[in-house]
Amino acid sequence: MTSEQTATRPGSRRLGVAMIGYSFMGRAHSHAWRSAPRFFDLPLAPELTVLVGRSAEAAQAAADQLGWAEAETDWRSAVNREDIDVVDICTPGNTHAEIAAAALAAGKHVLVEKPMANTVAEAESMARAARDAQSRGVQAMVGFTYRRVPAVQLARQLVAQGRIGDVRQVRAQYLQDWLADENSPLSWRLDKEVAGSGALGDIGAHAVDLTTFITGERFAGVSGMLDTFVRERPVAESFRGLHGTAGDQRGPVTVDDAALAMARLESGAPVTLEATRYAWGRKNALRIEVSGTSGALAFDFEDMNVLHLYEANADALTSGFRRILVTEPDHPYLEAWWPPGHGLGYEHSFTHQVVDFVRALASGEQPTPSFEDGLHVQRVLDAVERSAGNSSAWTSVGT
Ligand code: SOE
Repeated sequence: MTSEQTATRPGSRRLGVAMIGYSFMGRAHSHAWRSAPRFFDLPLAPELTVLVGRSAEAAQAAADQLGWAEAETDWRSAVNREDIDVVDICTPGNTHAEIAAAALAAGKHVLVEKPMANTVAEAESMARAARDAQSRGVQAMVGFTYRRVPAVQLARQLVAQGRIGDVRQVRAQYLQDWLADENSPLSWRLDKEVAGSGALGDIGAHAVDLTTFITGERFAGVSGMLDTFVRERPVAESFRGLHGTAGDQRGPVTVDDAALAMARLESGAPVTLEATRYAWGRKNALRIEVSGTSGALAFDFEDMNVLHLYEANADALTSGFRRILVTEPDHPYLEAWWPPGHGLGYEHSFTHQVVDFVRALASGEQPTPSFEDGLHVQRVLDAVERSAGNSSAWTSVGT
């Protein structure tokens, strides 16, 4: 074992990790497993034990590049290994339920990428498996990483402290543009069988989760709309990240390009939701604005180190949104990083996710977002889809 594969904190009990999948999310998770114990004081020492992929050669190359001790092609054997404590699922949504159930049954803690599943039925079975596992001391968590952005954590704290009063209204958007070009090639993210849905599940799930996280409330009902603007796209010859190289043949897009909804939280507060991969110029604009009885908060991931706060009781002549640079040592997670103003990036939220997950495993607490939280998001996505298929009729989210 090399020092790359083992946490360095002396005396910590090892935590063997198996990661299934190794593309975009697998790379982000690998980075997080490696960096978390080096920047934060962790009670357990994560070890990048085995990376699992379908092709032996590609999995080995990924393991070598990303710092995993071994590569395997059979996830079933990996989740049953004695030297594995955690199974980290970074594969497309259609495989989550089966892998998570097998891992929890084998007594392994599970971290699963979002959306938790492709259907409510799968998410319900996962939540049941997680409840059962928890009674045996085995934990499960969903990877809604944006919760771990310091400015988002601060937003939640300020709402909980009543700094903007009672929540009256939420505007949540997740805007990207990688499908605005009609020649952007097909990938698994455009295949309903594999991805479950399009912008709705891929990025709308984050907007839903962020709304519940910041407000502390769940959704009650929605009126939804789904649109697919480009129904056929070139079949990719090769993939790199999200963007492949287009070939000559075209194939069908079976998911939405854009999802919109009007919704209500349980308190009755209205929410407007928008998720689109067709918004030219918006690269990764996960935005949320919460208006309360005495102020408002606004966040945009494209300026992720900043939170805007408006306090209505300020002097009218000088009032306005204050731009808070969330990089002070007292801000969430910042004690481990750089001096004020030096800024964090996308990858840090994955590192924070590992930190929170590992600490919860060590203390025996339920890590959040739990599979119950993931199930709620799935119910919201499902309600948007059902409503969209029923002339946008008002549709209860259900419990
Ligand atoms: C692709 O649209 C994607 O990678 C999402 O799947 C991620 O969850 C999000 O963080 C960035 O965009």
